[in-house]
Amino acid sequence: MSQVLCNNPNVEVKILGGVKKIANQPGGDTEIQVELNFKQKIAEKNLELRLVSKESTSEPLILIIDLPGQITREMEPNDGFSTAQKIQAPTVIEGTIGKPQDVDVYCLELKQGDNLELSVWASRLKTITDPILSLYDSEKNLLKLVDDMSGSRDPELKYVIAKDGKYYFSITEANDQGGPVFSYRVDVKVQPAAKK
Ligand SMILES: [Ca+2]
Ligand SMILES: [Ca+2]
Repeated sequence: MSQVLCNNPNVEVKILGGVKKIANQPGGDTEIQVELNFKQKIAEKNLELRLVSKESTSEPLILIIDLPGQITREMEPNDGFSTAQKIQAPTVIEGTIGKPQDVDVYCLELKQGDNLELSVWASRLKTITDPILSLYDSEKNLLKLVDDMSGSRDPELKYVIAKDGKYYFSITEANDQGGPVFSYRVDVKVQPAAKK
C-alpha cells in the first residue's frame, strides 16, 4: 500500500482512487491524485511530497504554494514578437511548451537602470522540460541567451536595462520537444535603479 507524505506534519495527504496507468506520456507512465488537508495555517512557501511504498521512497516533489494575484497564466498565441504576451513585474508565469517547437514570448516595459531578474523553474519541479531563456531589446536584438546553469537545466539571468523601452524574453525547449507535460514557471523580478 503506497502513501504520500508531506514534510509539514500539519498537512495531511490523502490519495484519491488508486495508482492510474497512463500510456504514451513522456513524463512517466503512472499517475495519482492527492488531496491536501491543512490542519492549520502554514508558513512555508514550498512543500515537499514523497511517495512511500513498501519497497522505496521517492525523491521529493516540490509543491509551490502561490499567493492570490501572484500568478500570470501563459496565453497562446504568443509565438513571436508581434503576439508577445504582455506581463507586469513582479509576477510568476505559469506556462507550457504546448507542442514541439513551441515558442513562448513575453513582453514588459522597463526603465533605464532597472535590474531585471528572470528565473525559470522546470527541472527543479521535476518536469521534463529543458528550457532555454532568451532576452531581447525593443529592436529585437538578442541581449542574452541562457540554457543550463551549473548543476541545473533551469536557466536564470540578471540584466541591467540600458534604456527605457519594451523588452522581450522567450522560453523554448532545448530539444524542440513539447506537450501538455512540458510545463515551466518563470519568476520575474525588477528592482528599480537606486536613487542617487
Ligand atoms: Ca506555450
Ligand atoms: Ca507559444
